[in-house]
Amino acid sequence: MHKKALITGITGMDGSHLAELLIEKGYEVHGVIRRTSTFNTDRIDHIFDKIKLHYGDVTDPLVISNLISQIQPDEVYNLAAQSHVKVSFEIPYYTALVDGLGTLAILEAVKNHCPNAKIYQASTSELYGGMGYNMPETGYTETSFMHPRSPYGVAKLYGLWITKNYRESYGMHISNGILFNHEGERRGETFVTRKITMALAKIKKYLDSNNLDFPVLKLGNLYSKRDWGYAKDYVEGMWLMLQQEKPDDYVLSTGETHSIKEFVELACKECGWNINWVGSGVNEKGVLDNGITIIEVDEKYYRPAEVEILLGDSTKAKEVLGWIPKVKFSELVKIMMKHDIKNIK
Ligand code: NAP
Ligand code: G4F
Repeated sequence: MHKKALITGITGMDGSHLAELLIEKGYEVHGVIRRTSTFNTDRIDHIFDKIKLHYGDVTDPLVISNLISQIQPDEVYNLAAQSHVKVSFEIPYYTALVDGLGTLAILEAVKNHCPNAKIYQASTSELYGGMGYNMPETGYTETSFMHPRSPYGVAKLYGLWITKNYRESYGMHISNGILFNHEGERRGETFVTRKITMALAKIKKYLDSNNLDFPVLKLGNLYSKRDWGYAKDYVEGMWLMLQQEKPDDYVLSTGETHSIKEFVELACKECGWNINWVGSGVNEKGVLDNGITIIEVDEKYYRPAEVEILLGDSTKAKEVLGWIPKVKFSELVKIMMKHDIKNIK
């Protein structure tokens, strides 16, 4: 008998990589997709005939309950989220509904219809808030103090605690992956890494044909730091959590932290450029050696509250799950930059 998995958020970056991994492992893979007026299945089109898709939305407990009752999954991966931190300041109520109460809908449905199913909850390093005072020198661990700094982080904190509560109250097998930023070729185009690699690939195309009429890349805070890993490594960690006899919570991270500027500098190197930073604050610019400005700061991308620095310590995942990230920062930038140079339109 094939194991059955249900993935919410299957059309997202992680959902698509996880679906591929579970197919490889012989699972019957089910996914929840939202009805949209344009196609939202780009990331899973290549595996369309190998998965079973169901219309639904995690803010609709009725449909979630019906789906879980019908499918009777062995494993549920709750990846569905309004996952953009900056956007969560603009739509805080909706973010709370999806990321907070959506999680509750999954828990209730599993409790009522298949209480032995194992659940993965997509928790996040945004929970820590990167406030400095609460970050150990070697990085955040599962027990570090949490201080979320956005409506997204606060909604996800509810998700973390309601899953812990169901685990303790009803003995359910629920694990939280507290994942630090992970990126890749399928990363959404408005997250900073992909925004950078796509914009630089476009600028390179213009400059290679001596056309100076290119759109300058506009960024917000260049000084925040993130612990960036590769999405394919992280979905492997999600699966490993659900293969354990006992549920638990795990940090997944690389143990390195780098600024947005460092990402830009390495990405430029992949394009064959050296970038120089001139000016400061909103007047700071990224200028190539030949004097051409390719990056400007635009305060519209600043956040009302910023997470300045994230660094994770995934010792527990290494010791218990045997999980080690294969791709680190410089390799990640190379993968993304090469992909976008090849595919940019
Ligand atoms: P993503 O690319 O933004 O994907 C989010 C997925 O959730 C998409 O499939 C989206 O569907 C779906 N979704 C959004 N609202 C929904 C709703 N109301 N009902 C059902 N589905 C809904 O995110 P990701 O980067 O793959 O991240 C996956 C999960 O991990 C998210 O929960 C995120 O918060 C969390 N996380 C991500 C990172 C990271 O660095 N990537 C780190 C820590 C935690 P559409 O395609 O229709 O929009
Ligand atoms: O790429 P970002 O939007 O990712 P952020 O806010 O760290 O959130 C991502 O990682 C979380 C895990 O820690 C996930 F839970 C969450 O779902 C999401 O996947 O921004 C990274 C940094 C921020 O400090 C931001 O201020 O980049 C800075 N930044 C500078 N300019 C920018 C920009 N971010 C975006 N999106 N766009 C800019 O132009």
